[in-house]
Amino acid sequence: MSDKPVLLITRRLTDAVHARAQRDYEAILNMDDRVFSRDELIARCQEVDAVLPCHSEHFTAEVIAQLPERLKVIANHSVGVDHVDLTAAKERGILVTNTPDVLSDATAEIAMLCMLGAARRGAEGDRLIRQGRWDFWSPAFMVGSQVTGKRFGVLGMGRVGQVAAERARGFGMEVHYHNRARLPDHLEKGAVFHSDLDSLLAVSDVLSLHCPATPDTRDIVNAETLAKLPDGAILVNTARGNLVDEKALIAALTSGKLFAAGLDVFKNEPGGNPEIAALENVFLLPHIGSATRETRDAMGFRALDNLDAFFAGHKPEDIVN
Ligand code: 8YV
Repeated sequence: MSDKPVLLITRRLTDAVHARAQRDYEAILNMDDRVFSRDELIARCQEVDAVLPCHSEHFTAEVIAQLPERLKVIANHSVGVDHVDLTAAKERGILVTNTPDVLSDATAEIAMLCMLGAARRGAEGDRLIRQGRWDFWSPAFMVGSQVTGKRFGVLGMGRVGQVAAERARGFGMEVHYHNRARLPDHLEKGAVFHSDLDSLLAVSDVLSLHCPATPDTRDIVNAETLAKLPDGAILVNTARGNLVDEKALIAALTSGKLFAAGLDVFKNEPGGNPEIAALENVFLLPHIGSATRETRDAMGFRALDNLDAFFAGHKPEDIVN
C-alpha cells in the first residue's frame, strides 16, 4: 500500500494534470468523463482523502453530510464555488479551495467574444450562410451595434472583471463598474466606480456580469434592473446562469429593450434555455469561458498546488471557506 493520499478527480482533465496527480497521489481518474449521479458521487468519495471536482459536481449540505471522516479537502477545478455548500463543508471540517487568476484571461476573452458576437450578430450571420439563406446584400443588411466608444459596465470588478475591462478598453470603450468596494487606482485604471447598482445600469451600453453567484446575486438581472439599462443595451454573461432571470431577459430581447445578449452560461446546464435559443438576437456558447488548453492545464495545476500545500501541512493559497 502506498502512503500517498487517495485523490478522486471527478472529471477527465488534461494529460499533464493527470500525470502530475498520478505521480503525487493515489489518483482515481474518470477517463470516461461520465457525470456522476449524486449517489455515485457520495459512493466514490467514501475511500478518498481528497476530491478534485468541477462545477458539475454538487456538494450540497446533504452530500457533504455523507462524506467520510477521512475526506478533508475539496480542491475545485473552478473559480466559482456555488456548487459547494461552503458553510456545511466548514462545519464538517472540510477545506474548500478554488482556482482563481489562472482563468481570468480565457474568461475575459469569451466575454469579448460574447459582446462582439451579440453586437455584430455573429451567430445570426453564421446561421444564414450555413443554412444557404445568404441571397441578399444591402447597406441595410445585418446592421449591428458598434462597441467602439460605448460604455462597458462591469458588474463585479474581481479578477475576471478587471481583465474584461482591460480588453474592453482595447476596443475604445469607457469602463464603468459596480463592486462591493472601490478598487485602488492601480487596479481601477481610470474606470468609473458606481457605488450603487442603479447608477451603473443607467450608463451600461454593454453590461457584463462578473460577480459570483450567491443568494444575494440570484436573478440580479431581472425585469426591474433590465428596465434601468439604456435602450438598445447588450447583456453579456460569462459568470453564472443564476444571475439572470431568463424570463425577464427573453422579454427584454423580444421587446427590443435589449439589442442583444451574449451568453456563455445558463440556469440549466448542460442544455441551456430553448426559448432563448429560439431568439435571433442572442450569441450563445456552452459554458466554455475557461476552455483553452493552456487554462485547463493551469486550473488543474492550481488545484493540485492547493492539495499539495494541504497535505504538506501548509495553508493552501486559495481557501474559500
Ligand atoms: C469551468 C467555471 O468551466 O471556473 C469556473 O467557475 O465555471 C469554469 O471555469 C469549470 O468549472 C471547469 O471545471
